[in-house]
Amino acid sequence: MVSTLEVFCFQIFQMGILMQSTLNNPAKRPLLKVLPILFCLAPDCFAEAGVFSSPTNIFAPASTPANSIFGLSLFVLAITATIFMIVVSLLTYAAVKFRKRTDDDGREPAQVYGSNQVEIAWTVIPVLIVVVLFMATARVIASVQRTVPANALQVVVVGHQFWWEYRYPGLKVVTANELHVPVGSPTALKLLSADTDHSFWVPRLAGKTDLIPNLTNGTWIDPQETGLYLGQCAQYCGTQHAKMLLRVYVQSPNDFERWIQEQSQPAHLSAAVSEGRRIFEATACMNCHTVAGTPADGRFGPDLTHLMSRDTIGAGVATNNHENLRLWIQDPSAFKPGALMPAMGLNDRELNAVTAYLETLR
Ligand code: HEC
Ligand SMILES: [Cu+2]
Repeated sequence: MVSTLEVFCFQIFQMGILMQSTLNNPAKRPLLKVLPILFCLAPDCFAEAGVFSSPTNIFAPASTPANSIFGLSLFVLAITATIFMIVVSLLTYAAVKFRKRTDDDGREPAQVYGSNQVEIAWTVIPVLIVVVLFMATARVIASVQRTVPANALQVVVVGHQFWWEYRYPGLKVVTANELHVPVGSPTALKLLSADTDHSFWVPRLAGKTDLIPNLTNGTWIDPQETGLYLGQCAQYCGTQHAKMLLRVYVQSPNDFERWIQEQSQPAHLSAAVSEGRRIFEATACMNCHTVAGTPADGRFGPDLTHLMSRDTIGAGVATNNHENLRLWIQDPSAFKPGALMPAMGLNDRELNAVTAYLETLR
């Protein structure tokens, strides 16, 4: 919040220098005409870029914590926009009124030092503004943290390089990358990290909350509408940080109940793909991945017991279809260079068999 102010001030400062130099140099004066055009175009560019209809729009909250943050952001924007307008107006006035004129005598203007009134004013007013912004922010943070509803569904979120693990304690459900929650009721998220810092950020549902090794953090959401909410790991955690996407599926209570029911079953194993299963369990796959109901119980990578119930693989980087799945198993770096799953060097026959096996894990 203070940094927003700082950025504003810095931009104004730069604009001032630009205006001053263009006003003083007749050759550059046509540039001045461009400035207002740039100003007017800015909102259009945002709209064009889909900022307002984006599924990660911070101005379209759909959950109580996101709502409180939205209110706060409007308050902060109103204050900073007012400051911005005042400063820009004064700056424009000064730059135009005191521009270089043809009858200029080239001497420096009178230098004025030390006005106590002015100095006290420009110290005290910004301090008061910062105090107000600080108090408002602290209040929202405290209220979001204090009001985690007691009856909330509990989900443990574990951040990994570069994917998300979701565990539903007591419901025997473990899944990856696609979080399912019921609509209209609260879900408490317990945030842990398996390696380094990550940050859970689904803008329409709640503010950013970090997942820190050796620390239990938490946040909560209570989405008001069913649908898919997108987000993104918001703390740099390594090369594939940008491809550590968040997908939250908000479902009706019945759909959610059914989902839990299906996910809590062990894998549906089929004899038709026993070749693929054999290869999976004879290579390192099983040391990193769990398929419940088989000896595979690795926990380094995502749980694959119900892999085919997911829309995407690799934390949202690719649609979960036959081609992508096969290519992923052949070489994960085709999608995510630096992902922590090695290319296992399977030949074509083995690749087909393993892919066929995974495709039965519904
Ligand atoms: C060294 C551990 C390791 C081994 C061995 C390994 N994987 Fe992975 N696997 C991972 C990790 C880590 C990810 C998550 C990568 C990411 O999204 O950044 C992953 C992701 C996957 C995914 C995508 C899952 C999802 O929901 O996004 C599939 C499918 C998969 N592995 C299959 C296999 C198969 C098949 C083998 C054996 C041929 C194998 N893995 C071997 C660690 C491993
Ligand atoms: Cu991350």
